[in-house]
Amino acid sequence: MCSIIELEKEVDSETKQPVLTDGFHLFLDALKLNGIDTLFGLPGIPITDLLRMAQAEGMRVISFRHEQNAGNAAAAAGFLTGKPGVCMTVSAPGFLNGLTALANATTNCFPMILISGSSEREIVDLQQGDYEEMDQLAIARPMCKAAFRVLRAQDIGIGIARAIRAAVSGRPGGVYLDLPAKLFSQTMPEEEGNKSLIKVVDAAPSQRPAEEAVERAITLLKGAKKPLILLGKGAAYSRADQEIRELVEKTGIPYLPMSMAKGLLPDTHELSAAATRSYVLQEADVVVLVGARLNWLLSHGKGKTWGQANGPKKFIQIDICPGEIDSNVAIDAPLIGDVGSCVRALLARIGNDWAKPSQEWTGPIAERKAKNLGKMADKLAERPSPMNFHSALSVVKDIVRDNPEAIVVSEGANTLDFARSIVDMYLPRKRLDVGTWGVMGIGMGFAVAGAVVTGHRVIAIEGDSAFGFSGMEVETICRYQLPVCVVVFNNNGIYKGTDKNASGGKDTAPTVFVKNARYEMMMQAFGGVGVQVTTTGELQQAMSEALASGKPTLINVAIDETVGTESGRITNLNPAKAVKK
Ligand code: OXT
Ligand code: ADP
Ligand code: MG
Repeated sequence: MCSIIELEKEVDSETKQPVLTDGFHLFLDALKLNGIDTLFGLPGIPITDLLRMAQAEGMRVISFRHEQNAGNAAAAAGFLTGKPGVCMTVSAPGFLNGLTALANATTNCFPMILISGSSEREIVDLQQGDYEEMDQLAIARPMCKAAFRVLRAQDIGIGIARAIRAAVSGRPGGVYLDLPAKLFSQTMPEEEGNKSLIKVVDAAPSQRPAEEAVERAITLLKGAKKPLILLGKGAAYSRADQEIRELVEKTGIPYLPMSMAKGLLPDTHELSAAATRSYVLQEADVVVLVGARLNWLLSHGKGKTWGQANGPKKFIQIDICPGEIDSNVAIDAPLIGDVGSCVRALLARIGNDWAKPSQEWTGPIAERKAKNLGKMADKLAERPSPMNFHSALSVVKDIVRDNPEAIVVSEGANTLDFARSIVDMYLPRKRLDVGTWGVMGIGMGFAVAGAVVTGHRVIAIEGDSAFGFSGMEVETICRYQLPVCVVVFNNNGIYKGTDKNASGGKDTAPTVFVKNARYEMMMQAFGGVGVQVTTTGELQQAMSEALASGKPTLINVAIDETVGTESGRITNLNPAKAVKK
């Protein structure tokens, strides 16, 4: 029996009709033409055959257990490669499962395309109750950067081109593409179909800043006594690694990396001020924001964090999105363009005679930094039993130092926050985390993408709650034999495991889980390596073996259930705490 694929390719020798192609093939050809060779998704009506055909045509199809994880994988792939990651889902519920990832990608400025099969318009629009009926386009539109629907096979090429361009041009983001089921089986002459496809040219053009904007920024920077550079994940995404390094080193300006900008310069760099973050934010007079927004993660650019008592800061902001400027506080010198072009323009005005910041600024920073690093080193050297976050993370820190190519994924509250400050990163775009929303559930999707698109080892540092959001994907990790080492920081709950039910009733408190759960057995269930560890020595051995073998591994780390803090480092955002303040 002929497969669908072969049938469509056959020539009718009697009628001599032209060879036909169909929506399935046009869709796949359009993606391939644009260098998209991997699909993340979850099959079902109406995309099952499509995914089969994609595989038959040599594309990599990574099939997940839940669409949210597939969507997160696509988003991470977008960040890591600079090409939009593609996630494919079925209609209504599958689409909705993917929607959180689409919205999160947009929030994080990661290029991704969510493509969902859908019901036919004539039934949806009259609300006649189709199988998994939903007006998906309308629902997706406010969640993403752009949303399109393709109704005719001859428009598939344009639909894909528009989706790619919208995802990666300017500020990157999520795009939704709606493909009604009948589109796939529509046919048209193959030659005409091929001509309808578009290879997107210069999808993310470089955008150079205006000369006067560069002058304004240089004048401000020259007058600064206590300048600070703040690198965000837009800087990491821009791949202007060398230019950014030059900017920091030529000017001698201390810098702070936001969490996903860690590694743009090695965290051990002498100009990193991460270990004295509060001090430099409060004291700096001119701050150069490079691909970082003044959102909640930066206390909106004002208040105590920014030392308002020292008077208002001056800001230079490099961003590709003009609308971002003045979003929270006045920006004195906006530099609109891509990070690479903007930093190059600044460098052209920064000669070797640039006056580096005085000792008055760098001296106290170095002093405070040395003190904090010393305190941290002492803490990391402690070996309490049971382990705490610091002792366990001291092991992870050394493993990452010895495997700087590894992708580090991190989520949780205490686990996330301690890992951010303890685990140094050495190379750009190696750290993926909860991002702008602080969202739990990115863990296994990001880990799968990290392994699939980079081919490197992945270390996922997971709070036990955080892991639960996507934990079933350990089966996916085993199925594709991905070199992912999941390290679950098991403190028996959300933040800690000691909370009590205030009513005295028999239900556990909402933040507490089953004690001493055996997460490692989940990995064992699918043929991977699962290890439970209670000492730093055991953790060190288990991680070393995982990194050496590349086998899917889950290490269940017993952490003292009393040591976590509610909400980690962002306790102040809890409403009750805010009221008390
Ligand atoms: O300068 P100061 O003195 O201030 O000191 C700073 C640095 O200078 C210093 N430092 C160092 N010292 C020495 N050496 C080194 N190397 C060094 N590096 C730094 O350390 C301090 C702190 O530095 P840091 O971290 O850079 O600075 P700071 O002030 O913390 O930075 C501010 C922020 C805001 C930038 C930073 O805190 C940040 O990035 N925070 C992100 C926080 C975040 O996103 N958290 C996740 C959300 S929490 C919560 O919402 C959770 N939920 C609810 C939920 C969510 N999120 N999503 C969904 C879909 N559903 C529900 C849930 C369910 S978390 C959570 C699960 C939690 O339980 P788990 O079991 O998973 O996790 P555990 O808590 O581990 O149990
Ligand atoms: P972080 O959370 O690390 O502070 P944000 O996600 O808040 O970073 O900010 C990233 C910023 O980078 C966004 O405002 C986005 O418009 C910008 N951006 C993304 N890509 C580029 C690029 N190539 N050039 C310049 N700006 C960029
Ligand atoms: Mg926990």
